[in-house]
Amino acid sequence: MTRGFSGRPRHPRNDRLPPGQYDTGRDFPVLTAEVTPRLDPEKTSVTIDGLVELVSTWSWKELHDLPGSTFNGDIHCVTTWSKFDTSFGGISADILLAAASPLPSATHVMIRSTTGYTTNLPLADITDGKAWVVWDHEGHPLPVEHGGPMRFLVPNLYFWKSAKWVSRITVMDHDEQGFWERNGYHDHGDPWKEERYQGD
Ligand SMILES: Nc1nc2c(c(=O)[nH]1)N[C@H]1C(S)=C(S)[C@@H](COP(=O)(O)O)O[C@H]1N2
Ligand SMILES: [Mo]
Repeated sequence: MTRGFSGRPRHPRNDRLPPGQYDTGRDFPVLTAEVTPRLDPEKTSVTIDGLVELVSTWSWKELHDLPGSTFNGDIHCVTTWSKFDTSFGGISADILLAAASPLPSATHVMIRSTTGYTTNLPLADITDGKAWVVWDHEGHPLPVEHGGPMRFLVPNLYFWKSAKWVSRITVMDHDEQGFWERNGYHDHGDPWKEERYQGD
């Protein structure tokens, strides 16, 4: 293998590590607050409700019939691990939101899991190619401990915003705290601003 003159990678990994984070390498830690649900993929669905023109539900099959897309990039957990060059396949949140059509008053969303886990996000953080509902990881079905059959993925924010076993996106005209936010985590959670805890 031939290396370039400079010997420097084009995207140095240090530039990709937010403050206070370390590279977990090949490890993919599992962090789950609740009992891992065993869901039949054929019986799962995603619903967008709340302040939308058209409350919309997609079955597992209907989600797979839509034009899919893949995220390739880094993820960052508030417990300080970051994982580089991950790959997740599924559907862009843009496609689902376009169908449901949030009302002009919409500002935030609550992402909900089948288990009752919740996490809040500004609508702007899940539009324009920034969020997905995913069911593939590295080309394989997403393992159940990582949120399979499907999870939400919003890699620009700390990973607690990426709800595993996602089932519902509720569009709101105000912010409301989800599970970890009520328990002290930041309402927004930008890893580059170290928005870890309330008050950061
Ligand atoms: N439903 C659900 N989603 C969740 C969590 C959880 O406990 N339950 N933990 C969050 C946190 S804190 C992190 S860091 C990531 C962990 O995802 P992983 O277990 O696939 O690494 O999932 C997030 N999504
Ligand atoms: Mo986390």
